[in-house]
Amino acid sequence: MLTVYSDRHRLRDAKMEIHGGEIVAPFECPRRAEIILERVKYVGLGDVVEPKDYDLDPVLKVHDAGYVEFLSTCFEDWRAAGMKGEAIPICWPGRTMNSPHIPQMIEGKIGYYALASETTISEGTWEAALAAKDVALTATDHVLSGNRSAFALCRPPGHHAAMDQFGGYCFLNNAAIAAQYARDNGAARVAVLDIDFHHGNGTQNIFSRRSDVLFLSIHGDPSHAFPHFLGYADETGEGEGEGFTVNYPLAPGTPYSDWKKALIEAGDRIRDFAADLLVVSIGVDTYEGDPISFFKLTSDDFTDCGAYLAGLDLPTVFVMEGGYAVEEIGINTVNLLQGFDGAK
Ligand code: Q9C
Ligand code: ZN
Repeated sequence: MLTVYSDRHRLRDAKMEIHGGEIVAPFECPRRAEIILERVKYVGLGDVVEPKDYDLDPVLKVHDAGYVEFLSTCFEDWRAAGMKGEAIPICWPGRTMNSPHIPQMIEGKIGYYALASETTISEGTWEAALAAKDVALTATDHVLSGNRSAFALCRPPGHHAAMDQFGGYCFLNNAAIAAQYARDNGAARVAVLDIDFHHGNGTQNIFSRRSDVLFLSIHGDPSHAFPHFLGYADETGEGEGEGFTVNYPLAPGTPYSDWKKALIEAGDRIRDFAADLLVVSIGVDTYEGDPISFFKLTSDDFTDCGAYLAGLDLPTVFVMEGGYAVEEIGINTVNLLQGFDGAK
């Protein structure tokens, strides 16, 4: 399988995350992508190529223009306002303060465009997010031109990024950008299967009113896990998109045997939908050793999952999302991709 990778991901190198009431080094760190790349090369998964450059058009198909403008200027605006550290939201238009007005002051503006406060916007974050989008689009083009699969080694990840909100380590929604680009370049029906431990709230937000993109997510029950406010089984899509969002929230301690039952149900839905192309939001924070998650998948389970996905027999774009057991992230991710390749 082809891997698309850019070392521009290193430009996203934040110094802080708020976690457990403390300021800690971010779980989502450059080493994650380095270790995955090392493993791709070590096992000889396939060629590794640089992304091509794409403009903002595919981004603006799924993200709000004001949000994109905010992301591109946030760090300079923050510094211009005299702030010393990384840009971080501390205040939101909460449930009792809904208003269409967008503040001009950066502290208000960043709150308007944020859905969580663990994630800072640091110098270089925007450039890294742009590169990640190029990685996802290059992999998608590779599959649209007739190849069976491609691996977009994206960093920073994307699936928590909504139309106009960042958070959960995500800024641009790489998987949604890829899915929309596939729609605009020959695929009439696209399925996005999100197997990261966390619910793909951003992808769901982007496609919830659409019947041409089926979104499915298997994740930690939001009553016990981030993103806390979305990912319940009763969220099934809205309007024309009713029936085209499918959520499988699973309990703390879920082992692969139960996780796979949800995967098979999701696979059946993808078959019924008759997708032309599959985007997999691949997170390996479902691993038993993940420091911020609560499923019990083993490294071998990822191989089995990849083999199952190959059985769906669809052109498939893998888009990297989470996974924070950094030493094992390469083995777990590449096991899944090798499982897919080995099953053909
Ligand atoms: N204090 C992805 O996997 N916070 N994002 C979790 C830790 C946010 C995860 C609680 C987790 C975001 C792409
Ligand atoms: Zn995750």
